[in-house]
Amino acid sequence: MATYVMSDIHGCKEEFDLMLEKIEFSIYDELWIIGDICDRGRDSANLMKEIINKSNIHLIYGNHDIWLERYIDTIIELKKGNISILDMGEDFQIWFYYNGGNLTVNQMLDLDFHELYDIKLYLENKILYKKLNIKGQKYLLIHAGLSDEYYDKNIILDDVKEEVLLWAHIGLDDNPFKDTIMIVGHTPTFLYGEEYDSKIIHGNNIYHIDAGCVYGRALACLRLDDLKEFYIESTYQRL
Ligand SMILES: [Mn+2]
Repeated sequence: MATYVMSDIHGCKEEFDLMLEKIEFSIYDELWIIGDICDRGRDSANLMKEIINKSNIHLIYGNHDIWLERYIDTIIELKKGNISILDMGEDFQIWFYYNGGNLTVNQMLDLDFHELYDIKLYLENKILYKKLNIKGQKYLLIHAGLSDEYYDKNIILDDVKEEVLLWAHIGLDDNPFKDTIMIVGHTPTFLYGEEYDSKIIHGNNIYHIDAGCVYGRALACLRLDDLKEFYIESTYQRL
């Protein structure tokens, strides 16, 4: 029985499935995805279906999951033919045209209505961070991390603004908690420097695990029991 963490899969279902095989993921294991299941990739809809059907895979929300939660009703109405994309407001357009949401919407429109309602129901359970204790080691899982104003070991996570947990761009060592290992995604590790390309970064008591799969790098997975790293090479074009 082991606990795994992945992030920023962004519709890369092929790599995700290969990773589950590689880690020999079983019903006795747990997987925490720290955000951004959908958008930009080839197979967000089927990836979402797979994840909601496995009760030992859990989602901590990323900024892209928030968009999907916000617009799943819109997708259902689009499928019914009741509305047009042109009617949608600025936030939708930003998601759709600039953040890979168009691919997700088009893939979701191919699902059956009952599958879309299953996704809608699943997304009602919004988790923004998760604390775990594994073999005596404390972990804190967040999609993006914390911003400067929260670098205080006494902060209460429930008081942290949602947009910070979802959108913060944190530094390599930005963890205020001495006794807790933070795990974050959101910022692909190659953006921190060439030496980190396609790799998990170990900061000071913090792991950055978005190895940039949808940008043609790699999908990474961290096993919390022994901090072993696993990688699947991306099938996407390098950006
Ligand atoms: Mn993100």
